[in-house]
Amino acid sequence: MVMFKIARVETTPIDGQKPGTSGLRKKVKVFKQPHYLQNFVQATFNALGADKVRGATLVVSGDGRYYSKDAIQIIIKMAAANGVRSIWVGQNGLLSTPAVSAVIRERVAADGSKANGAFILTASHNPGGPTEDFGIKYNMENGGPAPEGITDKIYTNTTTIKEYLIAEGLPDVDISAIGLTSFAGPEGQFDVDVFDSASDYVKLMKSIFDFQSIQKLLSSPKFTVCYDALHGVAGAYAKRIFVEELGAQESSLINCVPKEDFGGGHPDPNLTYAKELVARMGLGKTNEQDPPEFGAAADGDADRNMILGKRQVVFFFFFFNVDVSTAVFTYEFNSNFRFFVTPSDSVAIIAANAVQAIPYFASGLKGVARSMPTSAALDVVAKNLNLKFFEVPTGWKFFGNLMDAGMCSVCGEESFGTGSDHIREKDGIWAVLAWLSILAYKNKDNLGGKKLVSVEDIVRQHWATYGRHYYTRYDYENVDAGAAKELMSHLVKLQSSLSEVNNIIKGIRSDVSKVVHGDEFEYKDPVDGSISKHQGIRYLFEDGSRLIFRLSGTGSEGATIRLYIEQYEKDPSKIGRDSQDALAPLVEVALKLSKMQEFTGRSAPTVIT
Ligand code: G16
Repeated sequence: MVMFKIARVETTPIDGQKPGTSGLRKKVKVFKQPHYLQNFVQATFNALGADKVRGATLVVSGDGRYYSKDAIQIIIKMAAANGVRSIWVGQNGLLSTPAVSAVIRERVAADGSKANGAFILTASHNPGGPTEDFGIKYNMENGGPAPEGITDKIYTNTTTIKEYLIAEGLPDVDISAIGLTSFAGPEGQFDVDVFDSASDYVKLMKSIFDFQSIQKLLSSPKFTVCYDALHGVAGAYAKRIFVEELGAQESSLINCVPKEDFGGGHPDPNLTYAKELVARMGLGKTNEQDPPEFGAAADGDADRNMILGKRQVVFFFFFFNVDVSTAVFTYEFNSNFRFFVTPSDSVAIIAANAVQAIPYFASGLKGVARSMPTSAALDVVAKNLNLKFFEVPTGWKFFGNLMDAGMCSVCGEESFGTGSDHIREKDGIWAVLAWLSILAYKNKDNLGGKKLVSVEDIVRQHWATYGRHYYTRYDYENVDAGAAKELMSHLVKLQSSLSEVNNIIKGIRSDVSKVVHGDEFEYKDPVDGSISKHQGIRYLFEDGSRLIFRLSGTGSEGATIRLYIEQYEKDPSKIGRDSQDALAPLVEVALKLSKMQEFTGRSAPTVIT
């Protein structure tokens, strides 16, 4: 057995190692600075405390982005030196964020041991490659992201760190081959266990969903799918689940080979960045094939999802546009041929159908939760079904306590995150399986029929029952950080006089309702009583509309301002409008009230969702 020694390396604090909404995300070149990663990892071990680290089993893996392989070797050596007993690594260092959570909760090693936590190496939906982003976060024994108490401690430790420990004489471990390698350290044996990235996760999915009924749906020639992993880690699961287990065609998968740089793309599953999927869904008949009935995409670490359906054609629309230029016609044609399910609607629809369609929830939901900027579609479902309901700040970590306390089964966020208490992370593939389950349930007696119940039918039926929350998000990416702060202070200052706010609004648009409440969202965790302040600026209107302004906590450069705009419509005759049209008055108010252009110099957002 190879032996190693423990080296103590002197270091000094490095600025800017404060974890954001979900871990530390920076450019690769920042992470590659001497001691940068090492300082953060040691700060994490110190924050956890020796009693939690010595003898522990930790998972180390991620979405496979550039620099992951180097980072894994560094963390293995530091873990060995800090007294960790075993490190588990997904083959090739690949594990999706939800799979890490599943592995922590479910996997039992040959000697009966379980994992105590994990380092997840990902910058999620941010691009990857030598000039792009890398990231690291720590997840706890429950499988969920470290709570603020721990991330604050990690940050404080990074500001005072003087040394880190690293194993000397421990060679790089071959993480491409499954198997156990043992080493001998001054305090005993240290193991590195490389295991199959998908099997624990696939097993968990099979215990939640009725794979047979989904298989039946997918075997219908009328039901075609397209899944786009955007070259993220979801590709490591997609073939196993959708093709091998559920029988989808291999041609249903696009961009499903994980790549260190995500093929040069932006692995963010939205209508702007999931271009190939959107094009497939948007085009008419190609090569004798109709566009797929169902489309979905994942982000780099496979915790986010986007759900699309085939749009039912409105022929008069095309006749109306046929006279205008080809360019306009093509644009309208493409953008209107796919049906986009907003993430806020998605979680509400999953919650409304979970008990009937998903065996895991057959005995009922313990409660539901959403993040504050997510639309109130879920609130209406909770009210109608008499379910416990929670509104938490942005960040999946806030759902964990509710789930651990048995208060919440299904939750979701507007930022393309949907999930349940099967793990403690949002789960992109779970969301796709949830939608396929709902489609399978709605079509169970209909597979031989003329037309299947589509994604669009399900959403429209939901709106007819519960009302529709028109919703859009404007992102201003990489804005000057000082300017973003000034804009936020301006919005907070305005809230000191709502009558003044309403006068301003009246001057902008007379057809917008009145602001009745303005604040900065603050959350008291009902389980541990902890308080999180400054979680987004809210303007709440008399008719239920909301304007929310927030600074993103996941960017790696400058600031990203997010503006969330929502309006509720109960009248069934008014639920079918184009959402950008319906929201235009509120958008105008939001942009002028916030003086967006004045503060940021931007005349348009980077991304509209
Ligand atoms: C992370 C968190 C999510 C959160 C999102 C918000 O997502 O896990 O719970 O909603 O950030 O991002 P922002 O602060 O930029 O609005 P991910 O997928 O980046 O890990």
